[in-house]
Amino acid sequence: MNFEVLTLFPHSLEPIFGSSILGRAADKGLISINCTDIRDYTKDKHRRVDDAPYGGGYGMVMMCQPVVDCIRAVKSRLSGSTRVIYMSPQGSLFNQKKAQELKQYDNLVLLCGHYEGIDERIIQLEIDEELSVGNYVLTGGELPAAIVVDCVSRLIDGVLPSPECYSEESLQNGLLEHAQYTRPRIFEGLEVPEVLVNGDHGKQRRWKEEQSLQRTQTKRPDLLTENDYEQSEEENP
Ligand code: 4FD
Repeated sequence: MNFEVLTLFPHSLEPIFGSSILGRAADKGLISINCTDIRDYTKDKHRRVDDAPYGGGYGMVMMCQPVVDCIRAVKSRLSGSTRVIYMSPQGSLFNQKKAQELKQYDNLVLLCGHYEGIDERIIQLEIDEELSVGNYVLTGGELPAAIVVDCVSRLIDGVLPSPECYSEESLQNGLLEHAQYTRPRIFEGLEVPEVLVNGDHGKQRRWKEEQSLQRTQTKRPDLLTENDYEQSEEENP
């Protein structure tokens, strides 16, 4: 999977993409992440990429020319299937199911906006899909783009140490995970559930399934009605 992040702050995400699991995945050639500076595509003599909104109003709007040229230049050097995504609070909500869907593409181009947004014609001309990572507004689309890169990357074969890492975890099957414990057996009077210490594997599996359902019901009942997750092939052959 190749990720292309288009941004006015091309160095802002380097520490995130360079570290830990994503950095290792990139070193192994499982993913590649490129950040392109939208300002490199301006034709304005002052290198401007934004302008005042028509009709008045607060703030500045990112202009068509540099953004459209940037998207087209990046796309022209890609091969395979490509999805162009604009990170915006107006997008549909990103979730685990959407991550599974995006995993199918060879390239994801992620456009990060700033200021009060971008000229609507950029969306009309070049954007396949508008995505939001939650109902809140940030100063830029960079952190939302990093969330998409991280979430999709860890679904790619070889990025996580073992595939079980995500086939049984939270949200992958639409449920939350059971509670987890490690040593010591008793901490400040709080004991690890007996079944995890002494029970047989069948008992432990049933306890985990039961817990998983119970915790979802109490912590995130919305997940049980909403259907925004991909069921695993086992459950949904
Ligand atoms: N919730 C998100 C995405 C971008 C962003 C921006 C209009 C502000 C939050 C378009 C206004 C882009 C999100 C940049 N904030 N800020 O995914």
